[in-house]
Amino acid sequence: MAISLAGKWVLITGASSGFGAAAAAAFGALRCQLLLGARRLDRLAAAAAAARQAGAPQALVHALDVTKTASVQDFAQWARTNTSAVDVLINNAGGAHGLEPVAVGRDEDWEAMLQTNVLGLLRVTRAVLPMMPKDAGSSILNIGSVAGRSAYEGGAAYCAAKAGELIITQTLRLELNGTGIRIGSIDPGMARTEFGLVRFKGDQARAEKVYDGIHPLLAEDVAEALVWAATRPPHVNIDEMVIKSVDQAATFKVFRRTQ
Ligand code: NDP
Ligand code: 8X3
Repeated sequence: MAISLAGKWVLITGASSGFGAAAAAAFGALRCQLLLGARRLDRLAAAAAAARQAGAPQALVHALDVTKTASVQDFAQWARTNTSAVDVLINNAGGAHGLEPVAVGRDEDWEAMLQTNVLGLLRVTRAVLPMMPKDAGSSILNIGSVAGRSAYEGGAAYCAAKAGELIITQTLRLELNGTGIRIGSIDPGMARTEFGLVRFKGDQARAEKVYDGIHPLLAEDVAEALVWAATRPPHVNIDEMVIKSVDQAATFKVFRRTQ
Protein backbone atom coordinates (compact mmCIF):
# COMPACT_ATOMS: atom_id res chain seq x y z
CA MET A 1 0.00 0.00 0.00
CA ALA A 2 1.21 3.52 -0.80
CA ILE A 3 2.58 5.54 2.13
CA SER A 4 1.45 9.12 2.71
CA LEU A 5 4.03 11.82 2.06
CA ALA A 6 1.77 14.65 3.24
CA GLY A 7 3.83 17.22 5.14
CA LYS A 8 7.12 15.56 4.16
CA TRP A 9 9.90 17.64 2.58
CA VAL A 10 10.86 16.92 -1.02
CA LEU A 11 13.95 18.55 -2.54
CA ILE A 12 14.07 18.71 -6.34
CA THR A 13 17.02 19.90 -8.42
CA GLY A 14 16.32 21.27 -11.89
CA ALA A 15 12.76 22.16 -10.90
CA SER A 16 12.42 25.10 -13.29
CA SER A 17 11.16 23.03 -16.25
CA GLY A 18 10.44 19.55 -17.61
CA PHE A 19 10.50 16.59 -15.21
CA GLY A 20 11.53 18.72 -12.23
CA ALA A 21 8.65 21.18 -12.57
CA ALA A 22 6.18 18.33 -13.18
CA ALA A 23 7.53 16.49 -10.12
CA ALA A 24 7.05 19.63 -8.03
CA ALA A 25 3.38 19.73 -9.05
CA ALA A 26 2.92 15.97 -8.53
CA PHE A 27 4.48 15.95 -5.02
CA GLY A 28 2.64 19.19 -4.30
CA ALA A 29 -0.62 17.40 -5.07
CA LEU A 30 0.35 14.93 -2.31
CA ARG A 31 0.63 17.94 0.04
CA CYS A 32 4.40 17.66 0.31
CA GLN A 33 6.52 20.66 1.26
CA LEU A 34 8.96 21.52 -1.47
CA LEU A 35 12.51 22.83 -1.74
CA LEU A 36 13.16 23.67 -5.38
CA GLY A 37 16.44 24.60 -7.05
CA ALA A 38 17.65 25.64 -10.51
CA ARG A 39 19.43 28.57 -12.16
CA ARG A 40 16.44 30.33 -13.81
CA LEU A 41 14.67 31.92 -10.86
CA ASP A 42 11.70 33.25 -12.85
CA ARG A 43 10.91 29.78 -14.14
CA LEU A 44 11.51 28.31 -10.70
CA ALA A 45 9.03 30.76 -9.18
CA ALA A 46 6.44 29.77 -11.81
CA ALA A 47 6.96 26.07 -11.04
CA ALA A 48 6.59 26.78 -7.32
CA ALA A 49 3.36 28.70 -7.92
CA ALA A 50 1.98 25.77 -9.95
CA ALA A 51 2.98 23.36 -7.17
CA ARG A 52 1.20 25.48 -4.55
CA GLN A 53 -1.82 25.56 -6.83
CA ALA A 54 -1.67 21.75 -6.99
CA GLY A 55 -1.74 21.54 -3.17
CA ALA A 56 1.76 22.07 -1.77
CA PRO A 57 1.52 23.84 1.61
CA GLN A 58 4.98 25.30 0.94
CA ALA A 59 7.02 25.48 -2.27
CA LEU A 60 10.24 27.35 -1.54
CA VAL A 61 12.81 28.26 -4.17
CA HIS A 62 16.51 29.07 -4.12
CA ALA A 63 19.12 29.52 -6.83
CA LEU A 64 21.16 26.40 -7.50
CA ASP A 65 23.92 25.71 -9.98
CA VAL A 66 24.93 22.08 -9.49
CA THR A 67 28.18 22.65 -11.40
CA LYS A 68 29.47 24.85 -8.55
CA THR A 69 30.32 23.37 -5.15
CA ALA A 70 29.78 26.73 -3.44
CA SER A 71 26.29 27.04 -4.93
CA VAL A 72 25.37 23.53 -3.79
CA GLN A 73 26.66 24.26 -0.27
CA ASP A 74 24.73 27.54 -0.18
CA PHE A 75 21.58 25.73 -1.35
CA ALA A 76 21.95 23.03 1.31
CA GLN A 77 22.51 25.67 3.99
CA TRP A 78 19.33 27.44 2.84
CA ALA A 79 17.48 24.09 2.96
CA ARG A 80 18.65 23.62 6.58
CA THR A 81 17.18 26.98 7.54
CA ASN A 82 13.77 25.70 6.40
CA THR A 83 13.76 22.12 7.65
CA SER A 84 15.95 19.66 9.52
CA ALA A 85 14.76 16.73 7.38
CA VAL A 86 14.69 16.11 3.65
CA ASP A 87 12.54 13.03 3.13
CA VAL A 88 12.83 12.75 -0.65
CA LEU A 89 15.75 13.97 -2.77
CA ILE A 90 15.21 14.06 -6.51
CA ASN A 91 18.47 14.53 -8.40
CA ASN A 92 17.07 15.68 -11.73
CA ALA A 93 19.20 18.64 -12.87
CA GLY A 94 21.05 17.78 -16.04
CA GLY A 95 20.69 17.35 -19.75
CA ALA A 96 22.55 16.95 -23.02
CA HIS A 97 24.61 19.48 -24.97
CA GLY A 98 25.22 18.75 -28.65
CA LEU A 99 25.00 15.55 -30.68
CA GLU A 100 28.35 15.62 -32.46
CA PRO A 101 30.56 12.57 -32.92
CA VAL A 102 33.62 12.47 -30.68
CA ALA A 103 35.86 13.43 -33.63
CA VAL A 104 34.35 16.93 -33.68
CA GLY A 105 33.01 17.17 -30.12
CA ARG A 106 33.43 20.34 -28.07
CA ASP A 107 35.12 20.54 -24.68
CA GLU A 108 32.50 22.91 -23.31
CA ASP A 109 29.67 20.49 -24.17
CA TRP A 110 31.45 17.47 -22.67
CA GLU A 111 32.32 19.45 -19.56
CA ALA A 112 28.75 20.73 -19.14
CA MET A 113 27.30 17.20 -19.41
CA LEU A 114 29.73 15.67 -16.95
CA GLN A 115 29.52 18.63 -14.57
CA THR A 116 25.71 18.52 -14.34
CA ASN A 117 24.69 14.88 -14.73
CA VAL A 118 27.61 13.34 -12.82
CA LEU A 119 29.43 15.81 -10.57
CA GLY A 120 26.27 17.78 -9.80
CA LEU A 121 24.54 14.60 -8.68
CA LEU A 122 27.48 13.75 -6.42
CA ARG A 123 27.71 17.25 -4.94
CA VAL A 124 24.01 17.57 -4.17
CA THR A 125 23.82 14.08 -2.69
CA ARG A 126 26.83 14.73 -0.44
CA ALA A 127 25.31 18.00 0.77
CA VAL A 128 21.79 16.67 1.40
CA LEU A 129 22.49 13.17 2.78
CA PRO A 130 23.11 14.39 6.37
CA MET A 131 19.56 15.80 6.35
CA MET A 132 17.87 12.55 5.31
CA PRO A 133 16.15 10.66 8.13
CA LYS A 134 17.23 7.04 8.60
CA ASP A 135 14.77 4.15 8.78
CA ALA A 136 11.88 6.45 7.95
CA GLY A 137 11.04 5.71 4.33
CA SER A 138 13.32 8.41 2.89
CA SER A 139 14.23 8.15 -0.79
CA ILE A 140 16.86 9.40 -3.19
CA LEU A 141 15.62 9.22 -6.78
CA ASN A 142 18.16 9.96 -9.48
CA ILE A 143 17.09 10.74 -13.04
CA GLY A 144 19.08 8.56 -15.40
CA SER A 145 18.21 7.76 -19.00
CA VAL A 146 18.01 4.98 -21.55
CA ALA A 147 21.13 6.75 -22.83
CA GLY A 148 23.00 5.36 -19.82
CA ARG A 149 22.10 1.81 -20.84
CA SER A 150 23.05 1.76 -24.53
CA ALA A 151 25.30 3.93 -26.65
CA TYR A 152 24.26 5.96 -29.68
CA GLU A 153 26.25 7.93 -32.22
CA GLY A 154 26.78 11.48 -31.10
CA GLY A 155 25.93 10.52 -27.53
CA ALA A 156 29.37 9.61 -26.16
CA ALA A 157 29.56 12.15 -23.34
CA TYR A 158 25.84 12.12 -22.52
CA CYS A 159 25.63 8.31 -22.55
CA ALA A 160 28.79 8.17 -20.42
CA ALA A 161 27.31 10.71 -18.01
CA LYS A 162 24.06 8.78 -17.59
CA ALA A 163 25.94 5.48 -17.32
CA GLY A 164 27.87 7.27 -14.56
CA GLU A 165 24.59 8.23 -12.89
CA LEU A 166 23.53 4.57 -12.84
CA ILE A 167 26.82 3.41 -11.33
CA ILE A 168 26.73 6.19 -8.73
CA THR A 169 23.19 5.12 -7.80
CA GLN A 170 24.31 1.50 -7.46
CA THR A 171 27.34 2.56 -5.40
CA LEU A 172 25.22 4.66 -3.06
CA ARG A 173 22.86 1.72 -2.54
CA LEU A 174 25.83 -0.24 -1.21
CA GLU A 175 27.11 2.64 0.90
CA LEU A 176 23.67 3.38 2.38
CA ASN A 177 22.84 -0.24 3.12
CA GLY A 178 21.62 -0.43 6.71
CA THR A 179 20.41 3.17 6.90
CA GLY A 180 16.93 2.46 5.54
CA ILE A 181 17.40 5.25 2.99
CA ARG A 182 16.08 4.04 -0.36
CA ILE A 183 17.81 4.87 -3.62
CA GLY A 184 16.75 4.32 -7.19
CA SER A 185 17.42 5.34 -10.75
CA ILE A 186 14.44 6.41 -12.88
CA ASP A 187 15.53 6.10 -16.50
CA PRO A 188 13.23 7.63 -19.12
CA GLY A 189 13.43 7.44 -22.89
CA MET A 190 12.37 10.23 -25.26
CA ALA A 191 10.25 12.78 -23.44
CA ARG A 192 8.90 16.12 -24.61
CA THR A 193 10.53 18.73 -22.36
CA GLU A 194 13.11 21.47 -22.96
CA PHE A 195 15.74 18.72 -23.24
CA GLY A 196 15.95 18.97 -27.06
CA LEU A 197 16.01 22.74 -27.01
CA VAL A 198 19.02 22.64 -24.70
CA ARG A 199 20.74 19.82 -26.62
CA PHE A 200 20.33 21.69 -29.93
CA LYS A 201 21.19 25.09 -28.42
CA GLY A 202 17.85 26.78 -28.96
CA ASP A 203 17.06 25.27 -32.40
CA GLN A 204 13.34 24.70 -31.80
CA ALA A 205 12.69 23.07 -35.21
CA ARG A 206 15.49 20.52 -34.70
CA ALA A 207 14.32 19.82 -31.17
CA GLU A 208 10.73 19.22 -32.33
CA LYS A 209 11.82 16.96 -35.20
CA VAL A 210 12.98 14.36 -32.68
CA TYR A 211 9.31 13.73 -31.82
CA ASP A 212 8.03 13.63 -35.43
CA GLY A 213 5.21 11.11 -35.71
CA ILE A 214 5.62 9.62 -32.24
CA HIS A 215 3.81 10.05 -28.97
CA PRO A 216 6.73 10.76 -26.62
CA LEU A 217 6.62 10.56 -22.85
CA LEU A 218 5.37 13.70 -21.15
CA ALA A 219 7.02 15.23 -18.09
CA GLU A 220 3.94 14.22 -16.09
CA ASP A 221 4.51 10.54 -16.93
CA VAL A 222 7.95 10.70 -15.33
CA ALA A 223 6.63 12.68 -12.36
CA GLU A 224 4.06 9.92 -11.74
CA ALA A 225 6.84 7.32 -11.79
CA LEU A 226 8.77 9.34 -9.20
CA VAL A 227 5.70 9.63 -6.98
CA TRP A 228 5.06 5.89 -7.29
CA ALA A 229 8.64 5.01 -6.34
CA ALA A 230 8.69 7.40 -3.35
CA THR A 231 5.35 6.20 -1.99
CA ARG A 232 6.17 2.48 -1.80
CA PRO A 233 6.16 1.03 1.73
CA PRO A 234 9.41 1.85 3.59
CA HIS A 235 10.82 -1.69 3.20
CA VAL A 236 10.51 -1.54 -0.62
CA ASN A 237 13.37 -0.13 -2.72
CA ILE A 238 12.78 0.52 -6.42
CA ASP A 239 16.32 -0.02 -7.71
CA GLU A 240 15.87 0.91 -11.37
CA MET A 241 12.94 1.83 -13.57
CA VAL A 242 13.11 2.19 -17.37
CA ILE A 243 10.17 4.13 -18.75
CA LYS A 244 9.69 4.73 -22.48
CA SER A 245 7.05 5.73 -25.01
CA VAL A 246 5.31 2.73 -26.52
CA ASP A 247 6.63 4.02 -29.87
CA GLN A 248 10.25 3.69 -28.68
CA ALA A 249 11.19 0.00 -28.59
CA ALA A 250 14.89 0.83 -28.20
CA THR A 251 16.91 4.05 -28.31
CA PHE A 252 17.02 4.05 -32.12
CA LYS A 253 14.06 1.77 -32.88
CA VAL A 254 11.30 4.36 -32.98
CA PHE A 255 7.99 3.87 -34.79
CA ARG A 256 6.93 7.10 -36.53
CA ARG A 257 3.34 7.44 -37.67
CA THR A 258 2.90 9.14 -41.01
CA GLN A 259 -0.55 10.64 -40.40
P1 NDP B 1 14.67 20.32 -19.16
O1 NDP B 1 15.71 20.99 -19.99
O2 NDP B 1 13.26 20.72 -19.32
O3 NDP B 1 15.05 20.44 -17.62
C1 NDP B 1 16.38 20.41 -17.17
C2 NDP B 1 16.42 21.02 -15.77
O4 NDP B 1 17.76 20.91 -15.27
C3 NDP B 1 16.03 22.48 -15.76
O5 NDP B 1 15.21 22.74 -14.66
C4 NDP B 1 17.36 23.19 -15.62
O6 NDP B 1 17.19 24.41 -14.89
C5 NDP B 1 18.13 22.19 -14.77
N1 NDP B 1 19.57 22.39 -14.85
C6 NDP B 1 20.36 22.30 -15.94
N2 NDP B 1 21.62 22.64 -15.63
C7 NDP B 1 21.61 22.96 -14.31
C8 NDP B 1 22.60 23.40 -13.40
N3 NDP B 1 23.87 23.61 -13.78
N4 NDP B 1 22.25 23.63 -12.13
C9 NDP B 1 20.98 23.44 -11.72
N5 NDP B 1 19.98 23.04 -12.52
C10 NDP B 1 20.32 22.80 -13.81
O7 NDP B 1 14.82 18.76 -19.48
P2 NDP B 1 14.26 17.45 -18.75
O8 NDP B 1 13.20 17.77 -17.79
O9 NDP B 1 13.99 16.49 -19.83
O10 NDP B 1 15.57 16.97 -18.01
C11 NDP B 1 15.60 16.59 -16.66
C12 NDP B 1 16.53 15.39 -16.51
O11 NDP B 1 16.01 14.30 -17.26
C13 NDP B 1 17.94 15.60 -17.03
O12 NDP B 1 18.84 15.00 -16.13
C14 NDP B 1 17.94 14.86 -18.37
O13 NDP B 1 19.22 14.44 -18.74
C15 NDP B 1 17.02 13.71 -18.04
N6 NDP B 1 16.38 12.99 -19.13
C16 NDP B 1 15.62 13.62 -20.08
C17 NDP B 1 14.97 12.89 -21.07
C18 NDP B 1 14.17 13.53 -22.15
O14 NDP B 1 14.02 12.93 -23.24
N7 NDP B 1 13.59 14.70 -21.93
C19 NDP B 1 15.03 11.43 -21.07
C20 NDP B 1 15.85 10.87 -20.02
C21 NDP B 1 16.47 11.62 -19.09
P3 NDP B 1 17.96 25.79 -15.19
O15 NDP B 1 18.30 25.82 -16.63
O16 NDP B 1 16.94 26.81 -14.76
O17 NDP B 1 19.14 25.74 -14.28
C1 8X3 C 1 17.32 11.52 -23.09
C2 8X3 C 1 16.92 10.36 -23.93
O1 8X3 C 1 17.52 8.98 -25.99
O2 8X3 C 1 17.58 11.41 -26.17
O3 8X3 C 1 18.04 11.11 -21.98
O4 8X3 C 1 19.31 10.26 -24.98
S1 8X3 C 1 17.89 10.25 -25.32
